[in-house]
Amino acid sequence: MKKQILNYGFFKNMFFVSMKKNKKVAIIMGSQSDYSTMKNCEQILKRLKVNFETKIISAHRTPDRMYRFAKLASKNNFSVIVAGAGGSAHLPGMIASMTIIPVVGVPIESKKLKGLDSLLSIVQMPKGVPVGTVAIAETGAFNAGLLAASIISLSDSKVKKNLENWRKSQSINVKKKPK
Ligand code: AIR
Repeated sequence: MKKQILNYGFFKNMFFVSMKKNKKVAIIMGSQSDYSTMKNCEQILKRLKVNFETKIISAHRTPDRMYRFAKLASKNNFSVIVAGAGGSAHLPGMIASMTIIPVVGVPIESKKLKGLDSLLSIVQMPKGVPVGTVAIAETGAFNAGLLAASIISLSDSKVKKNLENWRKSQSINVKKKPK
């Protein structure tokens, strides 16, 4: 009986250790129309072998979904949240207000103001609730993925190695002379 209890404890610990190791990034966005931009984030995370889940959550159209997601984000094993939104882009800031998981905001390029509205909505957070904000559109989404991987690499040596290799290959691919 005692042995069985010990075994149970061992497997339970192993389970939690492997759960902790399985770090995930949440990629969330305000609308289906943001997906073509946010795919750039998925692309680099796939390349770096970082686990992620992608969801549509709108701060204005699905506020309950946003609340539930933010409140359960830690329990659901997310280590970083990348949130893309356009126009009056409140999603990253609202999520950041409900969790201490790092939030990276991606300003989506809007039709009317070319994403300047999104950028200012995301970057101008009040003191006390930070959102790490990247560049407008595809470049920002890609860099958000890199930044998320960087954060995860602090406690995941495989992701760290993948990131270092990616940086090296980026440097190698820059030609010394223009053609
Ligand atoms: N949006 C959706 N809910 C709240 C906001 N701010 C944003 C989306 C998208 C833009 O509104 O993130 O960039 C336009 O969405 P749609 O669905 O009209 O194309």
